[in-house]
Amino acid sequence: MTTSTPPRVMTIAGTDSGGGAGVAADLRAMTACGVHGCLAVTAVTVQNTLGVTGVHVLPPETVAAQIEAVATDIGLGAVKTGMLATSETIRAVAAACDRVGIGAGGPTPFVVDPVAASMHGDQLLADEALDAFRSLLFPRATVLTPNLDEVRLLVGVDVHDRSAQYEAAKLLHALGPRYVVVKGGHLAEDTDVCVDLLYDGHTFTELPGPRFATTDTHGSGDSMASAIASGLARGMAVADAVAFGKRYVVEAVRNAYPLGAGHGPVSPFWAIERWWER
Ligand code: PXL
Repeated sequence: MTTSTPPRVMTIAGTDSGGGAGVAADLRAMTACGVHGCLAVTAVTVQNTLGVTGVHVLPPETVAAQIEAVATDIGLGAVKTGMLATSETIRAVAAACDRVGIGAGGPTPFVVDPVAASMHGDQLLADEALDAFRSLLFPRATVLTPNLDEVRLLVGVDVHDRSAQYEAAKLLHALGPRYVVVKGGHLAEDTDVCVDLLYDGHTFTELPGPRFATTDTHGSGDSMASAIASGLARGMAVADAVAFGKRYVVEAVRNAYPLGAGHGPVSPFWAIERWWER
């Protein structure tokens, strides 16, 4: 039996051998959100739950070729980025996106998650790549989804309270993305809530959610950006897709599980039927 083709979403990101973050988290979130996940791998990381011990960056032209091969055959309802590693890769991604209509004025929505480091502080983006990120990807982004560490790197603002979160959203929006979500997961003043802030250049929308007492949050940002991209590919308006992404990640963190001796991953299992128990 053949069923109808689901929406397609591509992640442009790195791998995590521990299966917690990066492409693995993206594809899990996409499956849980009912879309077919495609991938353009940018880098292979040697990683477990304790940290990253090696990075092998793929040639930028191989990244661009993956994007173009998929866009021209399978078609894409949305695209998201994760670890992009270097400015050469960023340049190749921006050029490939222009060629196949991803982001900016093109038909395919583009969720840019400006991944810079792992939760252990391992660097996933070269320092010299921040300029390329701001100048080439921000203006192409439909939605930009930084956490507070990335906000500090990208616009130099140390967000310690809600008013600084608003200020950061304005500064980031001025650099070109249509929407910005300044994620509040790292905001220490919020002890039992986690408030993400959506800004479209006119209106601020606070997205409050519960804060869970867990350190098993590996892959949470990747999962949220992938769920937002999945919502967009399902035809949702941007604000609805961001709320959909928040809903997904709240449940994924609520159901996170321990793994190895370090940080465990957020889980898609809450959304997946246990057919083997049927
Ligand atoms: O969660 C951010 C992230 C993205 N991509 C890769 C990662 C990580 C965090 O460790 O390893 C490949």
